Amino acid sequence: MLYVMDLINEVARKFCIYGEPEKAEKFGTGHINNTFRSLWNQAGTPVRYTHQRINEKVFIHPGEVMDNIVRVTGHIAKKLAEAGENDRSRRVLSIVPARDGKPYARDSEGGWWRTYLFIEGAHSLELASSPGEALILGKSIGKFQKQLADLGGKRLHESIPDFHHMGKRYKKFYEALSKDAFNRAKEVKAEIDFLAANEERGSILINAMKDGKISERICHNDAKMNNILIDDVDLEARCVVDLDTVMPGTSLFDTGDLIRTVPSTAKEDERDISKVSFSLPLFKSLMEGYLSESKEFLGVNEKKLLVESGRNITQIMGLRMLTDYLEGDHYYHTERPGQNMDRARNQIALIKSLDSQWEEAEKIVLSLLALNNIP
Ligand code: ADP
Ligand code: GN1
Ligand code: MG
Repeated sequence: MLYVMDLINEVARKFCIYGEPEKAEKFGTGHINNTFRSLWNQAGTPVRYTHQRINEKVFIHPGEVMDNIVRVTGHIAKKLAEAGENDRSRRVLSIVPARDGKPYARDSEGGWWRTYLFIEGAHSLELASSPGEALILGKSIGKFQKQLADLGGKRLHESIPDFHHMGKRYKKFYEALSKDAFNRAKEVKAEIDFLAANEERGSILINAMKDGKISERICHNDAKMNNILIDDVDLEARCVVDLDTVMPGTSLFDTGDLIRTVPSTAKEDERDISKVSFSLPLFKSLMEGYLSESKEFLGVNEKKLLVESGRNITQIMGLRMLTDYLEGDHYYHTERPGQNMDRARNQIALIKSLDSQWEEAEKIVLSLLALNNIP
């Protein structure tokens, strides 16, 4: 509790927030940043804010991350205004500037903090339980990509260079494996074998980008389900959050993350692998929602690789989780020993389930494209 009071006293006061602080608490289930929520009394009106300490081990240039986020949120806000959409401060993150005008503030230890308006009356999902939910999640990321398709100006900073570069991720994995600093490789032999056997196929997306078969686009790069806020009342998607990794990439990195998380019948932390499977009905609705927003701007090769993108991003996550396990769990937040190993097993189980229904999944995409008259 003392730490949270310190947060109010030291960090929140550096931002343009009026009134008196009443409460602060740790918040959210992200694996990377530390997120807090504070409540203020502003002349009798209670207002809440989100404060995040940016993980500097992961984002080594936090100023560049914030530069990207300022541009991206500003662009989306402008689009929403032009389209005359209502409820705009719940449809895009609003950055609260620091008292010196910057979009971040530093604490006494040099830590980097940002503050957003807290989006009230919304929640994120850890598991999709109906095709209707899958539909709105797909729509939300399609719309996000569409909103950013015409962002002008210089190229966004690469907040994590080569974030989804499979070859480089394999290199790190093999380095961790050869060191085996925590003597853990013996526990995960089957997973190591699976990942090694799938290395070549894993390069499909990166090679398609390199060969110019798919266009570079601004994408979210962490478009998993729990980074989308849903309105508590109308149950429509409101806001895409966690914008640190918004940078140039391919639309397929985002569809991949959606396909990795939305059609899965278990959370990525589920230890009971028998519960992990790939749901075709959820997949169908997810793709229907996504294509309803993206069909005009997607290229033919992006459409062809939709199912592959799901396999690909699930593979890269399994690989990164297993690498982190071999390296002693220094990257992802964990709450228990073995969690990264369980996460990797979970992702591999999902790939196997998708593989066993591959043809049906491809047929679903083809029929949706035909329905929409998409070439
Ligand atoms: P991480 O990078 O650690 O995943 P996120 O930016 O995703 O951090 O934030 C963690 C969680 O906090 C999100 O999944 C979301 O549920 C919640 N959250 C983040 N920003 C806001 C906001 N402005 N309003 C309401 N909830 C938020
Ligand atoms: C991390 O920050 P969070 O929890 O939304 C990670 C993603 C992984 C995800 C796995 C910057 O996302 O790449 O997909 O965990 N983000 C970063 O759940 O590494
Ligand atoms: Mg997140």
